[in-house]
Amino acid sequence: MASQPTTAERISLLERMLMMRRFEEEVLRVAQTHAYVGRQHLHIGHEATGAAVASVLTPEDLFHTTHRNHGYLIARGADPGRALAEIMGRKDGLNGGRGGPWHLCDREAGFQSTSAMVGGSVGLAIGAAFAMKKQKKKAIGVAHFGDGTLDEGICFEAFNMASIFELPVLFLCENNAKEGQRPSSMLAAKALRDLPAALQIETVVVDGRDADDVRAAATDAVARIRTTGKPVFLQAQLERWPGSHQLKPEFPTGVTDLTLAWEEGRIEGKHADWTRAHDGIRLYAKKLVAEKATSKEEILALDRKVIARIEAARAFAEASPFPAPSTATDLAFA
Ligand SMILES: Cc1ncc(C[n+]2csc(CCOP(=O)(O)OP(=O)(O)O)c2C)c(N)n1
Ligand SMILES: [Mg+2]
Repeated sequence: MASQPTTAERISLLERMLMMRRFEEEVLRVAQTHAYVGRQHLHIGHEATGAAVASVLTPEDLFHTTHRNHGYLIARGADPGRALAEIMGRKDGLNGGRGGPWHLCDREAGFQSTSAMVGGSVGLAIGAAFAMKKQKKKAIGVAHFGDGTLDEGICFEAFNMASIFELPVLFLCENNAKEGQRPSSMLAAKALRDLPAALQIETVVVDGRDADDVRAAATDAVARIRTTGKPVFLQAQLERWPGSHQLKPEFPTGVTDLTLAWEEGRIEGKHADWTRAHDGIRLYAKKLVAEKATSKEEILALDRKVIARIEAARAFAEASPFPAPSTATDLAFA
């Protein structure tokens, strides 16, 4: 069993979650000014899972993500200024402004790739795990994906290969489909975990809203992957953020107000239930205060520090020019 986290580790987990949330709120503001082309797929609402899993990985572990990518990029420790510059297509972006939101990566942070193709991350992660095994390294491959990915053929093949070849890979499934509904698209299995379980992969299901629970489950899962060299399927149960249902960049639950963590009577509006019951950041701040791990004032001060870092990131990204047209073919293979 995972050891109890220290107070410092829990506060650092909250800080990581706040970095993810405030970064993506900034992405939303940027999208509202049409400062980049394309659609934003935000990870808002999944931070408790993302931050907790990222906190138990090392920079050598090779992380692969989906369209819902920015949160993990920040959770893995990428520089927020360079990340935002990339989303805005600027020269100082992580990928020279060539990748944009859909192809973000930061190899130094162990953030190997974004694949907007549903299922892409799963195939890439087993390749990374295979490489780590061949090179006799302790690092693991990680595939982040959603419930809607399990009906893709690549999932069956990748699970099968990971099981048969004993590959050190964490399959991290964020299930944001409604309780009682079929998995979001076309899967005939009754439960998502039935698919990996049928292929002899160990499965674990955790409440994705609770950062402590996810951290404990992820710590155990990653430790087992490193010692046995075999895959684990970790499924986090989450509720989709209302902003992820719409095409327009909006703040349907408002800009995050941490005082709602201890002033619940003020939560109101059409999406009050999501804020009350499913916002993992609000729930974690509430828990840390209730357990006297920290104070309301310290949490608000931490949030102000995070907001200042994100404001500096926006200023950095905006000051960066677009790549010169004459460099359009630089970095191309052929
Ligand atoms: C191969 C492929 N098919 C379809 C799509 C269109 N598409 C983009 S996101 C998405 C749903 C993904 O659902 P899920 O994996 O549960 O992720 P969530 O958005 O819920 O986090 C689909 C079908 C795509 N990007 N790639
Ligand atoms: Mg989903």
